[in-house]
This record gives sequence, structure tokens and C-alpha cells, in this order.
Amino acid sequence: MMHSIQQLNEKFAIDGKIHFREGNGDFPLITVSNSHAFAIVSVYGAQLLSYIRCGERDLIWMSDQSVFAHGKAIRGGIPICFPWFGPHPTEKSFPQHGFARLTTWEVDDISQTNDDSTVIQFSMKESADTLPLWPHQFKAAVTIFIGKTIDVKLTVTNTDNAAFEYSDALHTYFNINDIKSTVIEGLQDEMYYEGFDTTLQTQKEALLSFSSETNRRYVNSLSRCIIHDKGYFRKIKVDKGGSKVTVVWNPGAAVTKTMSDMHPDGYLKFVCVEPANAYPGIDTITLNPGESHSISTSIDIIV
Ligand code: TA6
Repeated sequence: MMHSIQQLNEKFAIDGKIHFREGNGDFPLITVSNSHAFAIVSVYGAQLLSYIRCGERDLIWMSDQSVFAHGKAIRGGIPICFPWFGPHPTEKSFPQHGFARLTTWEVDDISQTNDDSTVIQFSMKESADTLPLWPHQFKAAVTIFIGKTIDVKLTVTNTDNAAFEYSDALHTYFNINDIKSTVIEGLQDEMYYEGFDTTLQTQKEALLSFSSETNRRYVNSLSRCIIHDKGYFRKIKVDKGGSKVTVVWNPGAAVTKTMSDMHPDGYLKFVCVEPANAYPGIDTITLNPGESHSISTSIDIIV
């Protein structure tokens, strides 16, 4: 395990481009500054926290009341949900959305591409912390590409000698001007479950808008989503791979008031659009020994 700031800088720092520093909660943060963007990535959670493309405002939302403490999730950025999504199917005391976002990952490599984009590679595997929660041997790898686009990929490999099943999500919080004037294109005619409701509904509208809490899981959904942010005069294109579910979440005013790590008006400023494989029994991933699966997202600003 190599987590001291000094060791990480000795191994991975690149002058003027890559630097590790101590963030809140003593979590190591990677600051990235390249020809395309400025970004901050937390080693705890292998979580992108900020991505400011040159000349743009942040694409990623972070709560100004987020907790930064071991065992707690960082509120905002792109949390990695694995090996389950939402509450654990049977053990209610287990952490929501799995343990990946509560783990300090190994930094395996940081490199610059020919066009001065940055690629950060993280990994984790089973440990004394994970085995009581999920009794399987695995390797998980997260790759975060920071360039003109943001690309995040989670690859899970079964290193055990029996098959296992899991769910996952790239729970992306997008920074928007106002949820009330934001719509999402790309989900017309797609079928979804609202929250934990078991009734399958079909979206009729071409554009999804938000007037109260929205927590939809679109199943068998492979579509590109485009977030139309009228207040910031931009559209955000969200492509995905290896994902059969798209989750769209905004907590609305009432739920936000119950959340201690978010300002009461915080819900106005973000929308989550999440590539996922995530509904117990539906669209989960099963891997035999030696097999791997990747889920990915690619995010771009279009005008
Ligand atoms: O992605 C939507 C969701 O699963 C919601 O149900 C909501 O609870 C949200 O994630 C946030 O979960 P968290 O554990 O981070 O509070």
C-alpha cells in the first residue's frame, strides 16, 4: 500500500501537470493540469471530483457540505458503485452502493498521452475489509482519462474459482445551473422503474424535465443522453459502454432537506446520469472465473 503524499509524488508527479496533495479528511488528491482541462481526483474512491475544461465551468458537481471521512461516501463527483448498487439486497447494515467508493485505491499508473491528455489507473482487490461484505476474490480497475473529454471505465475481473454476480454504476453528478430549466434528451420510449416501484413505465416525452424527486432506472437502455443546461448555455453528451441500465436521479427539495451532506438548495445544482448494471435480478453482471467486464462513460460538452 502506498498512500503517503510524498511517496505518491515521488512515483507519479509530472512537473506542472500531476501533483498529489492532502485534501479534506487527509485523503490524497491528484491535481491534473494539462492542455485541455484542470481536474481533481480523489484516491479514496478512485473518484473524479472536478473537471474544468479550459474556458468552461466545472462539468462535475461537488457538495460544499460533503463529509470526507473513512467509511463515508464523498457527496459529488463520479462515485464508483460496486459490487452492489443501492441498498445491499439482503443485509441492510451493509453500506449503500457497495464498498468501492469507501476504499482507498492503489494508484497503478499515471501517464500523459501524445496530445497531453492524462490517464490515471487505479486498482483494488479483495481484502480483510471486503471479504466479510462480499465473499469473492476479484480485481477491480478504474481508468480515468482527462482530456477534451472525460472517460471513466471500471473493469472487474473474477480471480476466484467460482462464478459471482454483481451490480455497478458510475454515479456521475453533473454540475448544472438550475434543475428547473434542465432537460435530458435520449430517453424517449425507454422503459423505466421509478425508485423501488416494480411497475415498468414508458417515457413518452422526448425531453425529461424535473419538477420533484426523480429516481428512474431505465432498463435495457443503451442510449446516449444529452443534458440540455439552458442556464449555462451548454449541452453535455453522455455516452456509455457495457451498461444496460441508465439511472437518472435528482432528489428534489424534500429529500434534500433530509440529507446532512448537502445544502437544502443543493438539488437545484446537479443531476445524476449514471451508466449502470443495476437492479437486483435484472441487468446485473455474472462473471465466471477468469472473466472480466467493463462499464464506461464518456462525457463531452457540445454546443
Ligand atoms: O442513483 C440514485 C440513488 O441510488 C438514489 O436512490 C439515491 O439514494 C442516490 O443514489 C444517492 O445515494 P447515496 O448513498 O450516495 O446517498
